[in-house]
Amino acid sequence: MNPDIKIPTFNDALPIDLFLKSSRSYIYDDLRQFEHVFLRYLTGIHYDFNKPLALGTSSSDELVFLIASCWRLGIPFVPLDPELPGRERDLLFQELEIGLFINEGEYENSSGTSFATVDIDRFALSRILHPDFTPEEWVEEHKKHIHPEQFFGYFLTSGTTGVPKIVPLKRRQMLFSARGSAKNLQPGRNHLWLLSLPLHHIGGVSVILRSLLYGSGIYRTDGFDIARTVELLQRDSRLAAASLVPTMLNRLMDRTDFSVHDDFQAILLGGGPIAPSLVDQCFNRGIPIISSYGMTESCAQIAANPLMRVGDLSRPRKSVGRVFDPNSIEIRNQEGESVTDGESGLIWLRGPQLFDGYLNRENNFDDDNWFNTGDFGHLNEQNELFIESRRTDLIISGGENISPAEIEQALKNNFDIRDAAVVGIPDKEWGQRVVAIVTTEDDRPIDRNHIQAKLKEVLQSFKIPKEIIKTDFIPRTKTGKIKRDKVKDIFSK
Ligand code: S0N
Ligand code: AMP
Ligand code: MG
Ligand code: MG
Repeated sequence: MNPDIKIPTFNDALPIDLFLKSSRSYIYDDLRQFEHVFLRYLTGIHYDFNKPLALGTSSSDELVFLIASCWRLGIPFVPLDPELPGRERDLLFQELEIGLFINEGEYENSSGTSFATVDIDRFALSRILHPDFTPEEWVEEHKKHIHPEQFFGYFLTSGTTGVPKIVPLKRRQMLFSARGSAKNLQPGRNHLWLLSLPLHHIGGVSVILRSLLYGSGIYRTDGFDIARTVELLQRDSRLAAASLVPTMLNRLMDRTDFSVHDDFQAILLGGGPIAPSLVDQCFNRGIPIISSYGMTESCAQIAANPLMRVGDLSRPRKSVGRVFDPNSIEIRNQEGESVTDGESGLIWLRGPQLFDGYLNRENNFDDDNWFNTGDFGHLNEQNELFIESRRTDLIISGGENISPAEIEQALKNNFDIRDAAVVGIPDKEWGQRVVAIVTTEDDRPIDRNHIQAKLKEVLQSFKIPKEIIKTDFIPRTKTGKIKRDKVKDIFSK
């Protein structure tokens, strides 16, 4: 990193409400107590603090406290989709050499590598209030050794090849990301940020880390509940912000009675393409949104629009705003030359918020540390970024990245299926919907429900094709590549 760029620092925040959930309310003191119980456990098993700790449970109060504590204690964590199939999880555990797996209920370690395991219930908040062990000195001493160039987390992201990629992220990168975000949206100390995103992606995790760094609170919900969210954003004046993917906002906008209270700042929208019609709809109905562009590799949003207040929506913004200072952006044409004047091309990024590379995988950086995002777009005269499309075959459905190759492989491995092609087609609810065509051995008929049910045993449920059609052949080029446009045509008929 350029030595002239100063790493942002944050006071060790004292959130007034670290988060609130329905009638329960937790404060910063509760986090400190939780942290001490957690620490007592870790020192009890002689935990090596350099080893990553895997978190395999769905969103809960305890999981929020665990993530917050890991950041504060300098322990790198690996948040996992609880639906991640065991085989994938085992490979990941081997690759990352984790030291501890915090899971829900029983877990039998068949991964071929050894680590401690513990049920998250052990840290249930109800059990740990007023603990007798408060190793303040230990914490103060230990914190001196936490360094910005340390990894704070490892995140999974899908590529096009079918093998998920591991994105190691450093504390310094997250600090720059949080600072960039705060220029557009920074709830105050009495404010809460709605957290209904899952906690195995950076979008959800960054709500917690921003809260720690800036001292605002969190309102966490179990999953995404439309009625509850409408109620909260209309009536709870403590709520100032919400992180949502477009699918969630679409569901809210389907409710004609959806509005936000006067003190609400903005919905931070990210994780996938934002339909211009959605932006118009929000604009017309006075719903303040901040459209953003980002990815796991950039520690969440790296470009976003400035805050617009209700009544001050001067124009609907179709761009995703400017890239956060001191990161930079370049649009490059097919020849690899940097272009200007609104010309379209591949989006390249560079800066202190960007990761250093995938773990044990091929990387797409050039010699000057520019990262090829694989996304197409252009910049206007004001340097505002417009995202157009993706170059690769990656599908984004409801904010989840999906590799067609992985699903094609699962189809071919598990059934009488001879060949398969998977594509994403435009969908109002999901942005893109996963669909498949297949050919079978001896031209046997397919049982779609059976295939979908069986696929669920090996894939997360958001990857299951919503439609499967049997065809006579899979359109391929002479070199064997699937002609994906032809496959898409089958579904648009
Ligand atoms: C959209 C969500 C909530 C939908 O899940 P839900 O409500 O559980 O679905 P159901 O309607 O109950 O289920 C219906 C069937 O559909 C399947 N399904 C579930 N999800 C999907 C999906 N995404 N695509 C397709 N199908 C799906 C269900 O399994 C069910 O099937 P059956 O009936 O067969 O069981 C949910 O998908 C969700 O939470 N999505 C968000 C994921 C996410 O967090 N994405 C962001 C990833 N990117 C980043 O983190 C970087 C960007 C970022 O940081 C960011 C993102 C957003 C906002 C801000 C930021 C930021 O920069 O700070
Ligand atoms: P992930 O790392 O899972 O968050 O996926 C990041 C990818 O989501 C990016 O590379 C883009 O392809 C896509 N994406 C994120 N934000 C936007 C946006 N505002 N418009 C279009 N695509 C987006
Ligand atoms: Mg992803
Ligand atoms: Mg669900």
